[in-house]
Amino acid sequence: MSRLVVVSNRTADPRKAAAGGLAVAVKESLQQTGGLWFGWSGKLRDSESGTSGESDIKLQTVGNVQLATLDLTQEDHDTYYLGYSNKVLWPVFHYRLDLANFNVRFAAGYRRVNQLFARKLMSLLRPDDIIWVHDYHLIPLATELRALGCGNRIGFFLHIPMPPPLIMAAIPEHEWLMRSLFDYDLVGFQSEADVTHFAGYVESEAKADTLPGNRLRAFNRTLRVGAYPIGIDVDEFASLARSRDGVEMFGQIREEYSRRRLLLGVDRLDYSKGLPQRVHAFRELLAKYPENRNSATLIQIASPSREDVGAYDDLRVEMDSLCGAINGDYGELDWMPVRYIHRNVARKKLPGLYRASRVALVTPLRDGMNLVAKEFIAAQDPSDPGVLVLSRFAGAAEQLKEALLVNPYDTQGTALAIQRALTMSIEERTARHTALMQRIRQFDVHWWSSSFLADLSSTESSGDFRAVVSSSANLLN
Ligand code: ADQ
Repeated sequence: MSRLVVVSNRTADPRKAAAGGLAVAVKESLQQTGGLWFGWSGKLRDSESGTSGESDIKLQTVGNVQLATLDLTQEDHDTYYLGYSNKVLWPVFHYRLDLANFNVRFAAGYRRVNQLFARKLMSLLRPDDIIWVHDYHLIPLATELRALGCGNRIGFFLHIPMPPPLIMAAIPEHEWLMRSLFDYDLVGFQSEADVTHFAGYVESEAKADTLPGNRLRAFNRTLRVGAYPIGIDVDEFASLARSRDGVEMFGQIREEYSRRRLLLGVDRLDYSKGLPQRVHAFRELLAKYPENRNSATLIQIASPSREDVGAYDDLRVEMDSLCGAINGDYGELDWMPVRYIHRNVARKKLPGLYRASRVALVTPLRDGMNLVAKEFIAAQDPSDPGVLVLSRFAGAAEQLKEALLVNPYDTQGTALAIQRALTMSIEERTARHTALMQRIRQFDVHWWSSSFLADLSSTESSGDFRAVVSSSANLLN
């Protein structure tokens, strides 16, 4: 059986729980098969250190997974990670052209680090390895590997949304980026909408032909595409909810809020997650449906994220001010409408918290999938489940139709949906939960990784990449 090699911006210790959707899901799939996980160590190094003036790979074996990491220089980190990944690709792929900074230095750093990753990874590869590259930090990695002669099967999965063609076209290097995807054998997206956007782009910008078997042909290469909505380990999450920590957390929260109904939000503090809009909707709920005053409490956990990117700082200030204002205007001596926690919460505490909540507010403005929505469903007591209020702009909305779907930009509509969730009959809650649970169980994280890897293994390599290696390499110089 071939070895699985996973490449992502960061790796994580597979034995430890991690916040962040990608880390959680990749850990699940690697632990199943064993293999190599390659990425940035998260550490910075002096530009001069390393035997060849480059970072040495650090190898570490953790159970059946070998971790291979390298350090980055400050310049690489600032341009590849903070710059191109998080000030160009993240905002644009989340439809936020207003927040993008198209600095040419960022693009150069992004190409340089992808070349570095490819060179370092090549030295560790075996001929029959199957390589699975993850996310927007590493779009051109296959092009770089092919340029070094790598003939392995390589798949790519994009965890964030694929924007419509004309939004993509705002990125100065859009053609190079999208062309790079054709050096993969299989490219997976979270939703059918993402596949449609990608196909629309290559059809209009590169005159791609659509071939049978979900294949697209452009730039003299053939690529297979598909939607592989990421899932969670449902049984593990449900059993965490029933574990001692889960039960303790549940009991503690239920006791503390015995007279109240809890609404819960759990997110990274990110502008894509729609947090200010959510607080506005909660405020509207209190204004329009006064029976919720002194009775409903919103717990919003927002873990610190990308604090050295300016837009995230602005969001922190905005959230502090919105939550302060709502508590000032509506709070009582014995009731605070919003409990806003700007910290990471231990993963083992989440299931109990989800289970104690009557309503989950998962209302991103754009999200590739959103795993919190699925975790909330998995953690519920099937005989008395809570209700999921879900943005129609999360990838998860394609699968989770029995949630209450909302437009997060519509404050009144979202407030109405929250009110509906708070007053929903037990029969309706149970019926919706049963259907949702069935769906997340069918399409869980094991389904996600095994279906992607099965399709990657059975995809015929287009075989013609070598012919274009030199021209791709030239593009990068
Ligand atoms: P993220 O944007 O990080 O992931 P999400 O899918 O919600 O978003 O995953 C977050 C994970 O981190 C969940 O497992 C959640 O429990 C955990 N988490 C989030 N906030 C936390 C907090 N405050 N404290 C503790 N744990 C927290 C990206 C994409 C998503 C996509 C995933 C996986 O943006 O759209 O679903 O990758 O592909």
